Amino acid sequence: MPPTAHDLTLPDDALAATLEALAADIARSAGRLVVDERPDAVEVATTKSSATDVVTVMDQRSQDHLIARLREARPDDAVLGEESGGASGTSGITWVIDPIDGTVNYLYGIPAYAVSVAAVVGDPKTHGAWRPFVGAVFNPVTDELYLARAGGGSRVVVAGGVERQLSPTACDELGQALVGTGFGYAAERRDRQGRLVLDLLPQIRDIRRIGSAALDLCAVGAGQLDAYYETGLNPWDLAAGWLIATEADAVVGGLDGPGEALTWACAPGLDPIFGSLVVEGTARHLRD
Ligand code: LIP
Repeated sequence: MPPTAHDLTLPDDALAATLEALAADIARSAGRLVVDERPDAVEVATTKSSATDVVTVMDQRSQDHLIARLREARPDDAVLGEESGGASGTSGITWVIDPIDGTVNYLYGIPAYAVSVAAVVGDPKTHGAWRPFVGAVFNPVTDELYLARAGGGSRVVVAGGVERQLSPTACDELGQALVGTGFGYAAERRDRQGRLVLDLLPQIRDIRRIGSAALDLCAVGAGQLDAYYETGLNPWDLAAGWLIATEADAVVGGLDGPGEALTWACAPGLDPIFGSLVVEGTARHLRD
């Protein structure tokens, strides 16, 4: 039986601070790469789970850049990336990276995508057996770098280097809640996700579909969304944003924790009603 997330020992704060700085540096450098070298016509290099689950050349170039930087700085750490490739390690630390979270937005030129970099302990391929302790999410279009380390709070560094602590909204009424969500690449899953949205919409303020789970989770921490939920996420979509939202004192959960089955986050005043609502809705519409 693998250790659960709560059994895992986190590295000391000095190491976490060092790795937070590394995560910030490589997220920013990869983000600059995907913006500065974005071709006029972004081409789809390949597709994955469906014809709409695209990978661009820049997804792969960003991931290659991130892995090269990590192998140079932390050769004994493992790397788990969204695109093919990655690396095994012996240190007990795994870097979980999404080279472009919001790839479809990037493909269409919609300014809502991010490079997501997290350092985790445990096994990120086993649900409930890992947890992030460093997270960096960089939106290279808006030049906003969201950062957190376990026990160190969350902040965003904006253009010009100004830092701002993150805090969720004071929303405590479901009917006033602006809720982010996302949809999968498989039509059958989207059919069920759409039915869940239909149930929720009359009970909340409104829905926002930004197109990047990492930015959605940061938005809850930053008070730009009151809540967020999504099913079908991969560890690289959620690892950094999970920590950033948590360290901002938002409430983050799922089914036995954030993961593929369900990931949600909300302002403290919406807990536990929001989590219960999306857990029940997921059971009703998305569990066989
Ligand atoms: C995206 C997620 C988003 C989800 C999209 C897609 P990608 O990740 O961040 O929340 O709704 O369907 O999975 O594929 O752009 O890295």
